[in-house]
Amino acid sequence: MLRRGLIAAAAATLLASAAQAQETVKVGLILPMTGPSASTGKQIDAAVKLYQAVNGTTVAGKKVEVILKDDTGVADITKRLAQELVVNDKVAFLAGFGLTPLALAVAPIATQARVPEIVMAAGTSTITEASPFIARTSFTLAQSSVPMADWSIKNGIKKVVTLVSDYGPGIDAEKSFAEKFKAEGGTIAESLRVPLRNPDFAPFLQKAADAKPDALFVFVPSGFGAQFVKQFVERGLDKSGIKLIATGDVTDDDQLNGMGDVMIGVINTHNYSAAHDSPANKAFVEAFKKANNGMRPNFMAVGGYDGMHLVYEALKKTGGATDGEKLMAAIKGMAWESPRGPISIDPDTRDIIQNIYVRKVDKQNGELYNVEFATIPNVKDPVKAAKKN
Ligand code: VNL
Repeated sequence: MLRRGLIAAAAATLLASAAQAQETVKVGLILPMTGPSASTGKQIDAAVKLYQAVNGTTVAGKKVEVILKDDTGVADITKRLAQELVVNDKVAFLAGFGLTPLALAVAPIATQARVPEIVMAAGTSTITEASPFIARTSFTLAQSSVPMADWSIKNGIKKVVTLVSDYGPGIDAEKSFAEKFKAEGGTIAESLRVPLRNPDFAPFLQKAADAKPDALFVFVPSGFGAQFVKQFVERGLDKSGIKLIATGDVTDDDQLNGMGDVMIGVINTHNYSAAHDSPANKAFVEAFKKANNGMRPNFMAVGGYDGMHLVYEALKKTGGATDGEKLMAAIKGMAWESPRGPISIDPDTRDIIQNIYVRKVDKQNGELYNVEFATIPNVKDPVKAAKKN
């Protein structure tokens, strides 16, 4: 009796561990943890860890395991890592993608393997069109640039020079700003594009100053804003009477406080501010800082946090099933309250719909923040909206 009992117990243990092994859902998280965009990797990694600390690691009876890989910001490496994660680790999701070329490099793999690709950072409009398995929790540059153009016209700015990083999101920012600004009667004096790698802004700032615009509209990706502002000040543009306006990528919460008081008063538009006034955001910022030696979350962190939410809620909806089509069906139309405000995934485009806030850099409790003062609610990506009409 005793022996039979022991054998039964041993068999049960074996079965249980086999079931447990099956019940792990793996998420391949590919981020630039080193290289020029390392701050984006650091922010998203911290946010994903916080999401799991707050919500636990078990979803629909399965254990969610995140496998973090560093692509150093190089697309060939992103692609190889994605392939390995799909083939060797059998991940149910691919997630992360700190820059547009990195997100695009993985799109064919997502399509072929039928694995959802959750874009937590990159912001070029076309990304979601590269695979039916892509969904985005970050933003598009058109989402923030069109409201910036609108605000500029309404506030007496008539002539603008644009200065953007010369790749996908920069071109989107330049074009969508200019289109709206010109449609409302404004003039674009110069459209300047600066190399993404090792940018030297000085010659472009000289051109901008020579054109004597009312304002300089700027996009550089997260992590590059401080260097831009340093050169802006070194060339004396802060005292030239040319107003600095930007997407919130420039006045990045990760760097803003170190940029100095020269930033006070800079108007910019974006999807997230660490100073966003809501109970959900206060709890998020406090927990994030506590877990990360006081580091302030930026818009990349919130993209990572919401990307993890999408993974968890999709799994809940499928009852833990990891079939790619079922997960994508669950993702489409999902809506929730993010630390940034209310958001949803457009069921037609799989892109994010979110509020865009007009903000002014100001001091709060001795620190520089983007203080929101106007809200454009439920903004769909304007580039895709225009294509539809
Ligand atoms: C991108 C767009 C990257 C906006 C960013 O920071 C950003 C991109 C790294 O699509 O590459 O702020």
